[in-house]
Amino acid sequence: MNNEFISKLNDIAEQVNLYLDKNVASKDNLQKVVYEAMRYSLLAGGKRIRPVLAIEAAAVFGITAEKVMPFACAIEMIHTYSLIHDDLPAMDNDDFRRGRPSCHKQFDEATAILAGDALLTMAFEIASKGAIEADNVRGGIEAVKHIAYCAGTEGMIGGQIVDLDAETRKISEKELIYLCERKTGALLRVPVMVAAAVAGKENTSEADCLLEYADTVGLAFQIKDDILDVEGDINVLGKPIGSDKQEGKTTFVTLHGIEGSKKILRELTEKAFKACDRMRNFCKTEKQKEACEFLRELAVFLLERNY
Ligand code: GRG
Repeated sequence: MNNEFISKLNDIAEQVNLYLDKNVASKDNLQKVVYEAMRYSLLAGGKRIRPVLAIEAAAVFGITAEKVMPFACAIEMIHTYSLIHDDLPAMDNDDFRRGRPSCHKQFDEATAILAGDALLTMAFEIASKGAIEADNVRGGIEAVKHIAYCAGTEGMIGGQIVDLDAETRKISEKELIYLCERKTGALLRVPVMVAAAVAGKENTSEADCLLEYADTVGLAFQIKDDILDVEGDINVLGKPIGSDKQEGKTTFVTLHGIEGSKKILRELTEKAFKACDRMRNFCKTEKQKEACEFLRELAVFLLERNY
């Protein structure tokens, strides 16, 4: 991988970590354990792909990272809540996440449920504060609405409930794509939606290009996840592999095999490149062009990732 890209990715992830650390602070009060559980899962070293996408999409639209940071971090908090709840015995029942015991193993089930709920709730507190303080208040409110929609019943929660149902029967490819677009895709699309809203670029050709990029990368992300569940390294992934097979789930790998899935992944990456190339035609400044190039590299990173 390109060293310059990795170093920029790490720099942005570090800015996100600092913001989260500061805004989801510990508290020494009677409910301090819920803060501990939130911070335990939130500050456990995730890749921060979703906030990175929001920040770089913002750069492509010509606005600074600072302007989208509250929304970008709210999305990461919602992503972390979803992982905490997904690991619970009532859902996927996974004991490890991000290389350490999952939240309910480290604490207990009730605390993990509340920590997830608290991350979701605080995400909206932080995003709303971001909207109130935004130069473009209307765009900020639109961003909050997009986050709610994409996390909700037409987005991630909708995808998760369809996924639970899909564990009980074989599903078609069409249903699998429907499920992935919501369960994984919605939280990868919303970073671009919030960046466009805050930048005042909604419903523009530029926004369409980046949304196509995000949707393509979102599907590729899930296919890569399915492949890693078969041939990933548990020590690098930070969670066990083989859970899909154990549960008899329909995945891209069960439908297309490993090689077939890798081929689809490469095709989707090519499609993401094309969306970036179209986007580049709208970029006026060097900064915007650099961000476009970064998104291209991000698609490669997600294709090649082993964690
Ligand atoms: C419980 C409401 C609710 C929803 C759960 C997203 C989700 C829905 C469950 C996660 C299950 C899963 C492993 C999905 C595959 C895609 C995915 C979200 C992988 C984890 O995301 P990464 O790789 O994780 O960005 P890090 O740890 O790097 O942030």
